[in-house]
Amino acid sequence: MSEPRYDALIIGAGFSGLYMLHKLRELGLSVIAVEAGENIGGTWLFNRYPGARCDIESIEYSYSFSEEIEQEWVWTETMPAQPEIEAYLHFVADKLDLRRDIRLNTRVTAMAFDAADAGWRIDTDTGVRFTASYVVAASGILSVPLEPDLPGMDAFDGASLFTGSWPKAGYDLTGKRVGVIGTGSSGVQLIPVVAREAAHLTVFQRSAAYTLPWEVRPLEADELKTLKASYPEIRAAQREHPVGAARLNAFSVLLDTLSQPPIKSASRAEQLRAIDEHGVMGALAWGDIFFDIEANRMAARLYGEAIARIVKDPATAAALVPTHPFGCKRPIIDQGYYETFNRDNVTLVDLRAGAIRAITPTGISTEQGDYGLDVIIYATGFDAMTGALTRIDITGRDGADLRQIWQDEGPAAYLGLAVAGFPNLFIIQAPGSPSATTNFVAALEQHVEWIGDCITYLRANGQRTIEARPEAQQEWIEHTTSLVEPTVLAHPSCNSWYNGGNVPGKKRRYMAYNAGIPEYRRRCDEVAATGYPGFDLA
Ligand code: N01
Repeated sequence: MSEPRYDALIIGAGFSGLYMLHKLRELGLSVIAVEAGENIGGTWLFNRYPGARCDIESIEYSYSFSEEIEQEWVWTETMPAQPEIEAYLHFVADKLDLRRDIRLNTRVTAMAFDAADAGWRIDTDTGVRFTASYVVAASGILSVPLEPDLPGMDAFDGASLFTGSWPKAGYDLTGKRVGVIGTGSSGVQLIPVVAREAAHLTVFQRSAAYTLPWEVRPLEADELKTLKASYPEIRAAQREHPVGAARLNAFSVLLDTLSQPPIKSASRAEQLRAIDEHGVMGALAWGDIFFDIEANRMAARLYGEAIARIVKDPATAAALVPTHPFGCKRPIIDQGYYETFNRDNVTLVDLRAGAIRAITPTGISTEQGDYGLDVIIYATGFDAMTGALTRIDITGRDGADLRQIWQDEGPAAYLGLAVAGFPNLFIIQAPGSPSATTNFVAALEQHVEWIGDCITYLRANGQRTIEARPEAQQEWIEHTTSLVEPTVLAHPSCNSWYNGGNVPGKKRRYMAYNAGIPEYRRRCDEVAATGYPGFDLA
């Protein structure tokens, strides 16, 4: 079954897809958004696990394009929990009447560029075929959960749950023996909540996390009123801030360390004062730790001392100290993570002392012993940045195969939004975009607006196609890579979704743009203002 041709098709109806749909409709295009999920919301629909919450303040982790939405929506906490973000996106979809142009339960399976027609043919799992002049992939950077390849996973007699596809109806963990595999952002958020519910919690930790305690509190009505009155200033400050969020958040803490004195020249007394006054956060606030691996290791040791002041059992405290450099994984914030390990019903299994051998029908078998479990929760991360698109058969000009190209040559895109060989395909937050190391909503708004302007330009100038040039793409990769080369982020021990090191077999390349959103915007605007150099227009 084929649909009439659309001007644009958007893949995904999460944060990015919803705004893109609104933007292109505003510009007068015929648009359809195709969403694999049963509802809108994307990442914030699927990650419904207990404790799921954003680590940017709600007032900044929200659309800035509509004053009406800003004023009407009521945030109830400083940092929003998953249900509130999901509800917010529903509010936005209703407010902008977006649902009529969204096809739910429809997964794009393949798409091919038709040069003669200057457009894309798009196949879906419902059998409906679409054609569109432009495709915008708003398919998310953290939307494909990564299941570990552990023997016996299917043979487990208990319940297997994944943070990235948590059951809609929830899951009652009361009285259960629960195992959690994974201690990234998801695991660190989930673990304190599960510990309060389960009869016993066993945490299987392969890499210890750096995580900073954070207070999340209700937003009082008066405070929210004052914040809403200050929105113009708040948004202006966000636009100027490298991470797209000017209020204190996980990223800005990291950035603020740059202005601190170096740990290498700090006396022992000064180091101890840092953790006396600021706990684990004080251990990491030194100006040299991103550029000097030895300084970073000194900070990690101090961090271990700060953990030992919280976690009572010395062996558990020692096992919670990370061995990778601070900064090479995404910063994490938590509510009561380390304190959780003082509970009688929580056990930490440090997999560095003996790996998981297999999942058995009754639990998890490791090289250090077997653990009986009723529920296993996998908080094992995502095939990030590229995973959503490499699961679609995408064929560009002259048979170019996106999956193969990214596999062979590494993930790449010009300006972090368009790939050479794939005309009229825009990717919101592709490899080389600020996304991963910034406030995602601020980053996506910039992309949506730039793409909207670009399509307007093409239409106004009678151009039917736009395609990134390989040499421009290569220059962009070199520029992006050069930003992290002098830092510990390029250290060989850094394995994370930032560089694909978390996915076996994935070609490693650092995928975020680290010069900040304002500099990124300046570069993108310059390209737009000078007739799109680096692109072929025809
Ligand atoms: O995933 P991760 P995540 N055996 O990749 C472990 C965003 N987010 O879902 O590091 C044992 O960070 C793995 O170990 P290792 C945020 O951007 C935001 O937690 O590979 N362990 C690691 O500990 C975040 O960065 C929020 O050694 C295995 C963990 O699983 C991103 O999502 C909240 C394993 C995966 O950590 C991803 O976070 C949640 C195996 N076979 C998520 N395989 C907020 O806004 C993997 N692991 C706060």
